[in-house]
Amino acid sequence: MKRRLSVVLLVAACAPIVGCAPAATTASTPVHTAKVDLPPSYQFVPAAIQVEPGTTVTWTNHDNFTHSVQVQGQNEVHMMRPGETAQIRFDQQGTCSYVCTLHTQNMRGTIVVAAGA
Ligand SMILES: [Cu+2]
Repeated sequence: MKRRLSVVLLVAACAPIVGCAPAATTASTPVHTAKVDLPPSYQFVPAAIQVEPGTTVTWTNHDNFTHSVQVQGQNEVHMMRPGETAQIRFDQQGTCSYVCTLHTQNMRGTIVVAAGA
């Protein structure tokens, strides 16, 4: 008998967060919004958001430094110089985590994509 491997993980665009615990201070209830600000300094506000499938999330860099957004499981890095924005559309339900690739220690966020949010 052949055993079938689960393909669920290969299909999912956003892998569930496993073993990747965010700091306790940022692990709060996600805010229902499609806009994330980067005020001075080195933070995503709010760090946890929730959107419906098909939503385009916009990040705006109000900081004096260049930051970026890279969603876990995706290769693309969206760089934002001061004053610039980045936009990413989320079609599939799930929980996506993302980081600023320049400041991975400080700058992390999550996006919960859920219908009827
Ligand atoms: Cu950064």
